[in-house]
Amino acid sequence: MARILITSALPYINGVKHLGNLAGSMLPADAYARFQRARGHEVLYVCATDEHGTPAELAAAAAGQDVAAYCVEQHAAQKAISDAYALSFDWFGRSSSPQNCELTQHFAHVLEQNGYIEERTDRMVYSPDDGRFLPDRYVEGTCPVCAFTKARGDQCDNCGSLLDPVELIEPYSTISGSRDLEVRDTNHLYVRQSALADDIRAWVDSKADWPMLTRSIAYKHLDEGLIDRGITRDLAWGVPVAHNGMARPGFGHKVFYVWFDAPIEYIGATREWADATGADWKRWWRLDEGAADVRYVQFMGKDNVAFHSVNFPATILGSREPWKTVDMLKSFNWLNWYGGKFSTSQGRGVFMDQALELLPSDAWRWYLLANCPEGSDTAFTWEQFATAVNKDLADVLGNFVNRILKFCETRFDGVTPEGGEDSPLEARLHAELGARMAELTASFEAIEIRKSAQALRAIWVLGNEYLAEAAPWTAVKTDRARAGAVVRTALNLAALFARLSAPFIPTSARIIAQALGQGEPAVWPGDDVVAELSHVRAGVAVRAPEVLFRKVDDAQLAEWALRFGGG
Ligand code: B3M
Ligand code: ZN
Repeated sequence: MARILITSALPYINGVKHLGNLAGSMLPADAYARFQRARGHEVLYVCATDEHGTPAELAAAAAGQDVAAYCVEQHAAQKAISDAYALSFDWFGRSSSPQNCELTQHFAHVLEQNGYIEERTDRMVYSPDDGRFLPDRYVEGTCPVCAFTKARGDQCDNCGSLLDPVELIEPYSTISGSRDLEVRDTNHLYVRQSALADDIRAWVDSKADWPMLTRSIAYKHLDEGLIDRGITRDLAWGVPVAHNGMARPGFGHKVFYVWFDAPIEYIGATREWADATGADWKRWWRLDEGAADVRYVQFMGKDNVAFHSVNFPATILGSREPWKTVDMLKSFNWLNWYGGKFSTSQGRGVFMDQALELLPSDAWRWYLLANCPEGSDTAFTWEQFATAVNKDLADVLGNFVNRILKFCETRFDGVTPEGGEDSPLEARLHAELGARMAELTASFEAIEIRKSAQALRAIWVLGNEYLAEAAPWTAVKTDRARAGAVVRTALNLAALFARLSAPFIPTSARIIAQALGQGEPAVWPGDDVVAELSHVRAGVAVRAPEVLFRKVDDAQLAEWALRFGGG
């Protein structure tokens, strides 16, 4: 039994996430966590809301709420929605927790002790009317490149130029509208990543098994040359820089930059979990306290890879303390929405809460996992979604389970028949099933999510093929024993499917298992196919569940495409 630590990128607190966020980190992480638990490994899967920074401040202001109260409410909302998708976090924490605050301050402290922190003077836009410095998104003005009048402090949406707020012509505050802005000196702490570049490169070099996408992003940043990174901000909301034992003149009102404390929350969330449950967090994170034999796997979208392969490692390696670092960094491309990206700020695409108004979570889980943007960007289409639901789930898996259970009800009084001698048909089934199961297990181990889904679908197809060839409805007229043997094999196939499908569609897998009088489908099958097809014993009462998977019809599709766009 191994110990596997799993984290998925922390969703920003600013509102319910869209399906792109789900498909590119939380969902594959959940499937993998479920798989590894079923394999008998000790798994700890943690996630959290990412609560600091200007996005949180802006969203709270837009909602007319105090930012702390806003975060409490939104955390609860995101927790509820992740439960609705059956995301099996062992802990869903908050980056604003006291645990993370303490850890963040600790890392800054040891980085400083090791000479990796430097205080520098920056020039930043200050608004006397607002009584504060204005970070990127709080300043707008005329673009120095194209003269667009509503360019943001960080970027011009008209010509795409990356900007610095001090470059804007006739800038104004987006808080008060004030044009009385000045550029003032302000001191900030920088992590000397340049001094850690060799350590980070050597560490990345040791990760030869990382996926291409991850490695290319990490090396792109290393090859461009690591620049020192400002890790503090003139904001009110965040982890305070000043604390007991760290009196730094002029830093009384500064906080750490959100991207400094957010990844530390992986550790913070584990401490939150340990504090709540009495568990030991150090055996997951401290190499000197048992974490040396943990395998740590991170899941995230490609936009987060640089932070996790370069910046966060700079924090960890620069601490010179024995912290666990990531072993496998699994990254994903974009799930695109008609003609562009899903966008939280522009409300484009389908959001996690809206999706559940259309169909149950397993339909989304299956579609998004089977089509996840693993090798390249992937486009969401309503047609593909309908195919995944109608063909894969309803016609292939649902139909198989229902058909055999209904047949058992009508012809065998809903009681599992005795088995019989295996025919060449069963021998072939066992061989094919064994090969496919090995493929599924190997793909899952390699965190190849699409391949795993393909292997699983192929296994469901085997069930239908077997049933079509064995034709118990014909056999029952002449050879009831043979028909009974087929029914029992098919019922066992259904039970096996429940266990193999549980990481993908946990709710449906449980319904199938229950229909067959089985317990939780939480144990991954071994290699012995014959043994794995013997769990449903003779004499056990079974019953067909209500419709397992509802189909999507054309009228619905048209309605959804109209409501959300696309199609
Ligand atoms: N909140 C960005 C995102 O949700 C950011 C991830 C933090 S992971 C430590 O994509
Ligand atoms: Zn411009």
